[in-house]
Amino acid sequence: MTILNLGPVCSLDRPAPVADTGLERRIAAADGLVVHEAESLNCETRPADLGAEVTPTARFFRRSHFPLPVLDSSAWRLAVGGLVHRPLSLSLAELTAMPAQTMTVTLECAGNGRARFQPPTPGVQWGAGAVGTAEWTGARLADVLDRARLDPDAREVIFSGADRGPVDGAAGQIRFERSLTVREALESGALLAYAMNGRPLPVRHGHPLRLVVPGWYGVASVKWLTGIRLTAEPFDGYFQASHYVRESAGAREPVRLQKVRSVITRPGHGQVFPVGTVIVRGVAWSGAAPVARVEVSVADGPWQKARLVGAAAPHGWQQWEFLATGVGPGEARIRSRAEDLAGNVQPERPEWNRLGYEANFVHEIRVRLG
Ligand SMILES: Nc1nc2c(c(=O)[nH]1)N[C@H]1C(S)=C(S)[C@@H](COP(=O)(O)O)O[C@H]1N2
Ligand SMILES: [Mo]
Repeated sequence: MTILNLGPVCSLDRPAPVADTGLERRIAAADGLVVHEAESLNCETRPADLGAEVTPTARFFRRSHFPLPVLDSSAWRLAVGGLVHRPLSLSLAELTAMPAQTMTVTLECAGNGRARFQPPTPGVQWGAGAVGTAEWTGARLADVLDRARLDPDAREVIFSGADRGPVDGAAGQIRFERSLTVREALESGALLAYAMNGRPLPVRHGHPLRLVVPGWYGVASVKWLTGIRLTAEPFDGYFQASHYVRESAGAREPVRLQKVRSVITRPGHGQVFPVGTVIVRGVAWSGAAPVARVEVSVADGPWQKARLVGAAAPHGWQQWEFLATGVGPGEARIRSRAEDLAGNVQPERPEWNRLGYEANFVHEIRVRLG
């Protein structure tokens, strides 16, 4: 007889019921998002809606690979197993009873900006709006791992979502799973979040629990979390080793920290003004270090320093503004670029890679004066 080692994660769970994709798309359009594909749930935020310190939940971008699982939070459990001395099965009540932390964190899809790569790369053709900042509340991942008492041989932490579906080049249904090393899991400050902007996590953002890994591309922040398992070996699942991998010049690396980037949120592309003064506003972020400066170029003039508005939260984006005077008449290109404290500068032309990740091009819009 074969004993199936299903592990503590997938054990007995059946696929969850899923949300109505058509309805989700209509809600997203009514919420003012740009809906990308007919048969999926990928929507981005319009630049004008990215300017606030925190993005309203209804306007927050949505990126899901499979239909949204609708989980019953009273029956739901988070299983923590594998190389641990004390396997856990935590209810939502047990997680919310642990010390809670609230953090403002900017989440960005690694494919954000992909539409600008030439030649084009496959995948959702995101503009600049697959990013948002929210206030997340949850238990600290490190506290939960501590409770489970990690075996010294544990090297990798694999996070499993309840969603699943077919993917190119693999048979059957693939679950959404992604990993961090034990060190990254403990040191990143990651949260097991059950609330977003002060309200219970909505289904589309991972109800009842999601991981939020500050500074990392969104793919690390697994939604609809049902299992965490510790292993001694690196994880080679589809979303770790085949997808969300940066392939260039012989190197293959899973995407990790968000690259430095700024976005112009006002004025809007194509807006018309009287000749004279234009107030340019935006946000900027980097996963590697705080934003050091943002520069703006108007009508192909020199790069000039923008004013940083307020103090950014440690893992939230930085608001900025710039007053451009004497502009026009005619069409004017307005560009912005950010630099972080580690010296990374938002490039004119980020390196093309096969799957189109980390497309942190200098942001540019055109306005007309006169
Ligand atoms: N379970 C699960 N988690 C997931 C995903 C997914 O498809 N399934 N998408 C990931 C990706 S690629 C991104 S960018 C973020 C998007 O989070 P949001 O939809 O809350 O904005 O969730 C991540 N977590
Ligand atoms: Mo993503």
